[in-house]
Amino acid sequence: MLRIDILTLFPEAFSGYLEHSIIGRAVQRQVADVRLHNIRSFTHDRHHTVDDYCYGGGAGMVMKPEPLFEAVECLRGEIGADHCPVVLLTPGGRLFTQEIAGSYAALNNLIMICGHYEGVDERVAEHLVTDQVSIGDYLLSGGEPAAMVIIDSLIRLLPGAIGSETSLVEESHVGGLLEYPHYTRPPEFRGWKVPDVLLSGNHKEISDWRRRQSVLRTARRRPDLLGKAELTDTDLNLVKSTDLNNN
Ligand code: 6GU
Repeated sequence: MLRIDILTLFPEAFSGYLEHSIIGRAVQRQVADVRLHNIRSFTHDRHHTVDDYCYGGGAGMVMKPEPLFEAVECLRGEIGADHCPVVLLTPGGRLFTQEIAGSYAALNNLIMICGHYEGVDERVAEHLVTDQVSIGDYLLSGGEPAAMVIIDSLIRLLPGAIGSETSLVEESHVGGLLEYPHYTRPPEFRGWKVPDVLLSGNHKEISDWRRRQSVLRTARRRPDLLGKAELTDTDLNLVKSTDLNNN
């Protein structure tokens, strides 16, 4: 079973999520073993100091290296694996993707460090962690929401986490395209109709329609993804022959 150890200044920030989400219920069913650790409990001074001023000046505090080294070394001993990946969550890391989620989901253990304040002492990045990850090009006040995003994306890949396995395969960002539109009953709502093809019962036409929707939606909203997506000649012709600003 995948064991995830999270080092954070705010372990309570995870409780609502881990208690009530679909992912949280998967954790309770022991699909994964998620453990929270307060970085403050790896300090030894009276004030449980985890941060300090920035050498060279500048606004904001920096997370001290000692508690993080001590915490990770303690966990490594406990886990006892010869390879123990340690991920620092920081806006300066490489961009987290579905591919990285897949590679983490294949591990036996993963330690995540939630960065805070203006940053983390660079010696942590250089000599303690094996990977640095960001969840997007915007600034968060701490790594906790990023850790929840990553836990979610990776636990749902584990066997037994989600109802049906097929719903995983078809979803957005696998195969590199955005998902096609979904509809449920009623067939007409406030005058807006479900596309006829979806009610036709013709499976070939339905899957062709969905493919075209995925391709065009990706071309319109996320043209940056098209280069990496696996496109057929039919897909490419569709993109070429469609005015992406209309229909
Ligand atoms: Cl991992 N941390 C912070 N503080 N901000 C972020 C982030 C992480 N990813 C995107 N923005």
